[in-house]
Amino acid sequence: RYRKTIIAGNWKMNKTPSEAKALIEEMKPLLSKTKWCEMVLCVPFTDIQAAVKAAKGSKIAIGAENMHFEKSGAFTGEISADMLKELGVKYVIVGHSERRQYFNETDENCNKKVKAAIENGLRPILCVGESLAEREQDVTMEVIRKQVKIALQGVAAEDIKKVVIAYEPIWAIGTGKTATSEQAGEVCAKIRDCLRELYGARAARAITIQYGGSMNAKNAAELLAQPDVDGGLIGGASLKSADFAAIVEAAN
Ligand code: 3PY
Repeated sequence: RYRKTIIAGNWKMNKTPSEAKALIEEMKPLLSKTKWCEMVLCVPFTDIQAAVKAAKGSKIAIGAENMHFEKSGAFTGEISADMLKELGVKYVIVGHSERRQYFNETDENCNKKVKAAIENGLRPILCVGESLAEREQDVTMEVIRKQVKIALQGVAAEDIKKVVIAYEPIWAIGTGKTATSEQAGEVCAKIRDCLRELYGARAARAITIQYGGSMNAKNAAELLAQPDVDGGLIGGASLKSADFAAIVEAAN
């Protein structure tokens, strides 16, 4: 195996700290047998402390869903990488389409966040993906190549393995529509081609590329069977212990 399979949950704006604790405790016994697959739960900032504590003694790593790229300062309401790091956070989602859509995230600020995450020892999960209009206009790969290239600008070759890329077609997010496994596999393969152009074949082989967008217990095995789909970023199904465990099982 050239690279790790990573199944990451994205809880979005769900769960209070006590609910987070209860859900992780419910998941823990179901997830104990994983061998190949790394598991991550990306949770709201306010759940991090409870989640890290609840996940102790398991293989579940805790991630955040966003962060600010500056170290500190006058950014009311924002959270920096070292604040996350001190709580035991290992991963951070960058540029989820909901953040691009509702909170004006751009490829340029994703780039700053990716670099700040790496500098602080967090692994960024960089989300890229096309809208339905872009797919219909046949510009999917132009859009995604631009997102990847700008977000990774200035990321050094020795750091690129720390980056996880999540391909999330916007039309499949929270809509219940999933890309077919062929569509997902095709775009993930082309993302790897783009990474090969930027960083060479060896590095490109080592990078985990996830599919995200309504991945669930039913469709996970087929999506994960695609050679360039190395895991998933899971929305709704990561809020249900049995479903999340089934996806992890499919990846194992
Ligand atoms: C989804 O599955 O809807 C997601 O957005 C995962 O990040």
